[in-house]
Amino acid sequence: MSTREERTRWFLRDRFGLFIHWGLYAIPARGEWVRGNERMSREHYLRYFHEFDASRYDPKAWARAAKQAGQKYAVLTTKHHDGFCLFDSKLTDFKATNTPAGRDLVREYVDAFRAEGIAVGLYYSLIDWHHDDYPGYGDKAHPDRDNEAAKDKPIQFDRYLDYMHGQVEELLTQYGKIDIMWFDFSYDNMTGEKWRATELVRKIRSIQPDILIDNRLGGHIRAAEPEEYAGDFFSPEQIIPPGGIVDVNGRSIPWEACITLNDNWGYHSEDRNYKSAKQVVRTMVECVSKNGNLLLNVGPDAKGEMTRESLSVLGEVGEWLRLNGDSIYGCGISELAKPEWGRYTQKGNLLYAHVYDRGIGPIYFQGLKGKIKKARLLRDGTELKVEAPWMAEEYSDVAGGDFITLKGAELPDDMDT
Ligand code: FHN
Repeated sequence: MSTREERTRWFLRDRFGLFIHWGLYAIPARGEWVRGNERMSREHYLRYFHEFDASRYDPKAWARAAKQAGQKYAVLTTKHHDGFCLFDSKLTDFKATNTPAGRDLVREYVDAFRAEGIAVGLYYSLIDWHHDDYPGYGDKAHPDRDNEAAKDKPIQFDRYLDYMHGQVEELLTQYGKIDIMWFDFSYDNMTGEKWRATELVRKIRSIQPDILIDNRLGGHIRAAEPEEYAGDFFSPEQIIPPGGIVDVNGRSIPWEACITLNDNWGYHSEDRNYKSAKQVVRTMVECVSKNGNLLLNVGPDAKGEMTRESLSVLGEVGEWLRLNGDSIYGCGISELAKPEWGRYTQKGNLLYAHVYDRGIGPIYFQGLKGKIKKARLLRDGTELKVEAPWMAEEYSDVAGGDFITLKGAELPDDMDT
């Protein structure tokens, strides 16, 4: 069996992925927790099941958008907490093939993204508000438990676990090579062996030995001896860990920050608070500068289309990566301390300076006295001069640094790098 280091090599190279949250919740269009948050009854929510037609779902268009954005892998929700399956599971009737859509949306997704050379990941919710044998999570997560009759309904949680394990097996045996299994999420005492996690991971690894698994089955991925189910990468959410992620011995652990493009994972018709392309680029640079990945989320609408705003930002980010991708793909943390004016990413002996605050005059590279052989503007190859300004000796030796002037090129103000 491959080691975590072998399995994650492509993941650490590719750095930038697309997260897609899509399902019935796009119809009420108030985010993916709408059923839980508004404590909708099963009957109320089933109205969306009978209406869902995915009439404009075109995964080839999604895959083109991801390709143009420079995203090298993708993760699609195959089942979110509402229990609705976007794939043709034989274990439930609550699935896309039984809706007016009448399609296996996951099959079309994996085919379309693979055709664009994009690695395919599958998100699968451990929580399931639809399954009768799933216990409630707080007062929100299982709306059916809100009514008196449901509260006393006896559940057989092992029957739910057999269902959950069975669906994971369906996903990993019937949709070709899957690159990432993205579980979501453990909480309170619902963690680890409560999911029969060791059994599940052994099954997964027996079917797809090289697949990556996230750390949300539980366990302690940073421990010296992590549990078998602790996962291959850490998955901070809506945050970039200040110092990256290391284990108890200080060794870097693969990690991926999953972050929404606006304020919601699932489609929200009133959410216009989209991050700018510059914010996305700087978030991506920060992740890579700390040895991490960025999984950027988009929530398509009820018909299956990404919003105009999402496509616009993805396109701009892709253009930046087209010109500057060498400073992201295959890069990671630099041994140099973070400079005052921006961030470093590094690949072997190639140092990439992401200049955010140009200040005045030359840019100072602390600790690199005499070590900079040449400097080029990544965007267009322009030569940049490595030269000390007058009196530099007076103040640069303290830090043993060197200077680069940008006289050879004017950086575009909107996207410095
Ligand atoms: O509850 C989910 C949420 O809806 C979303 O899927 C995020 C994405 O990582 N995960 C859970 C919250 O941590």
